[in-house]
Amino acid sequence: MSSSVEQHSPLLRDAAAARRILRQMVLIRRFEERTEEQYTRARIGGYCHLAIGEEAANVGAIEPLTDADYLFGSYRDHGTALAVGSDPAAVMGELFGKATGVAGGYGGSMHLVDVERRFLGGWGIVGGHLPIAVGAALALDYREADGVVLCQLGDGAMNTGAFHEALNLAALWKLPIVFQVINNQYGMGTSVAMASAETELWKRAAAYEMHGERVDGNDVDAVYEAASRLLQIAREQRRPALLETLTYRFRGHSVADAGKVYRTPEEIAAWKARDPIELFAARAIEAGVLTADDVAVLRRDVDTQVSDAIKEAASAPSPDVAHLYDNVYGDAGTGEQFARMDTAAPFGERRETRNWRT
Ligand SMILES: Cc1ncc(C[n+]2csc(CCOP(=O)(O)OP(=O)(O)O)c2C)c(N)n1
Ligand SMILES: [Mg+2]
Repeated sequence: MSSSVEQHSPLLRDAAAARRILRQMVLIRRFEERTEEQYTRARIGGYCHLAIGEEAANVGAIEPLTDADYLFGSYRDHGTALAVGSDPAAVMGELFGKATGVAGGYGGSMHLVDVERRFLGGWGIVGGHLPIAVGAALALDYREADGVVLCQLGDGAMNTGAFHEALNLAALWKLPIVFQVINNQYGMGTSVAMASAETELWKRAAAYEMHGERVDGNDVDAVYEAASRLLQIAREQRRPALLETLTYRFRGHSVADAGKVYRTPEEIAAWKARDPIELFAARAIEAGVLTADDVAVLRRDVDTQVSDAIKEAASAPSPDVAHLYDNVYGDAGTGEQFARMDTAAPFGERRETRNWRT
């Protein structure tokens, strides 16, 4: 094993760790590629945002979370759910709108959730989850619990008012939370340079007397090292932090965007040449913890796992329309109120849910 690689790579300490990390990243990549294909087959409705290229940012930051910790993500959340260990068949089931989905088929692509694994969503309102994540950190602090919160957000979310409110309170109240900015350098078609006066996003932490730093988000080791350290500081010293992971989405903003109008072919090629999965696989082989054969076997295994997940999701039942409004409000009596509302047709254009309760 090369000592320089070993020194900088806690994830390469043994074959099992390297295999687990590589497998998670390969799983996310394959899952997302097949998701794109399933979308074109009209098995997925609504919006669908892929995080291909951002695997190291997700896996490296989520790996150090313990059973006491909580995770919040943005709407680009398939990789987040898979990295936290949600069942791929249940994640695909959610994308298909099936009853076996992680949110019972009610949430869809942007609203994945896995309470058992303390992944509290998947949020469609850009930046809207930040104050909620701060609330979770406040709850942990109030209860004197050990846990910390990891709150992921995009570079675009940093320009919402909720970002300011959340970071200010987190720092003021010394809450156990790490904000991870997954800076993929674009918010839809708008680059960071066109949207942010300060393009080194980590520096904004200083406005809240908070520690901020930037790491290479395509280097899973670098993300893991920084996330582990900052989560530990938040846990032990109640000091929140902002971790910027600089990365790139290989695909467009959503499946409806080719992502080529506002980015040059050279820029895309340069980032693909730094594919986070290839980088880690090469490092693991160079360090002697995995062989090229190990990597090939792992990729084949993951292919099968994702195919099985798709088959399982496709054959799962749809949710019962009679339960459409379950879990919307706590008060069980609201069903009657909904029964009188023409909620699917606010402008009277069509009545999709007619007689849904009969
Ligand atoms: C409050 C709000 N404003 C606008 C939108 C529309 N919108 C959806 S995604 C997006 C860009 C977000 O960019 P970023 O935070 O960088 O996340 P990324 O898509 O790069 O993962 C916008 C503006 C929204 N969902 N919510
Ligand atoms: Mg972005």
